[in-house]
Amino acid sequence: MRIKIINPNTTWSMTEKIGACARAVAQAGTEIVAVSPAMGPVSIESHYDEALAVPGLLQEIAAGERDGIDGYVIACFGDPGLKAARELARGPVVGIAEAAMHLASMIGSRFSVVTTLGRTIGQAWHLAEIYGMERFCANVRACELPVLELEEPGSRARERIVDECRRALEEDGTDCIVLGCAGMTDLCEHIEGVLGVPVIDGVAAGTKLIESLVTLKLRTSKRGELAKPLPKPIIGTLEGFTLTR
Ligand code: 5HY
Repeated sequence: MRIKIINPNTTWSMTEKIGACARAVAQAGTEIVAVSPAMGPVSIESHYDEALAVPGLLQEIAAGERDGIDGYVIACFGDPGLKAARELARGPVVGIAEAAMHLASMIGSRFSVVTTLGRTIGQAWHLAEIYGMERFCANVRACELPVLELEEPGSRARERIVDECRRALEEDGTDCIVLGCAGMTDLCEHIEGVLGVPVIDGVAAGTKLIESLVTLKLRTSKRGELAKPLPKPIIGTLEGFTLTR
């Protein structure tokens, strides 16, 4: 099977890291295609960034449909464009927040999310609410770490994230951690080793969930809300997004 992991920001070093972590957990016979869109913000840290990341994300979904991709992972903790991607895709699509929260709810009693900037905490809580995960999510914390600092040697990102995870375990009454950024995917094993509790990385979680859904031949339902969008003219800069059928 072929799974496309889309990092909706346009920082390819993060995309390569995400692809490597997905390949590390993928089963034999699963091809991982990891991409960033050709356009959009270099990191996603606000609603504005998320909105501007979605057109490029949808271009990658449309390209995947032409290429016969079996399933998709949206590798950004805001799960941007998830429903729109499901409308375009025949196969299953998951977001890393959705995947990580659901798996955390199956292996612990309550989890804390540890993410990057405090201004994205509200979006993580919003996702927990719409995914029905509020009863499992004890807290959403931020390290006040810009996303791209995760890519910078010497940023002490690893230490700052471990410290926040430790505070979460001590203060939130939680027994596992959800990493709140795709850029943290390569830190999961280290953090779990230091803290001795399950740490869930949404990139790995999403990859295995899509593998399972594709193996079960479960595709996105095209009855009702997630059916293909109705064809209509789209004018101006976004004209290329016009669907003719
Ligand atoms: C992510 N932003 O996973 C999110 C993290 C966040 O560029 N990749 C990004 O803070 O929402």
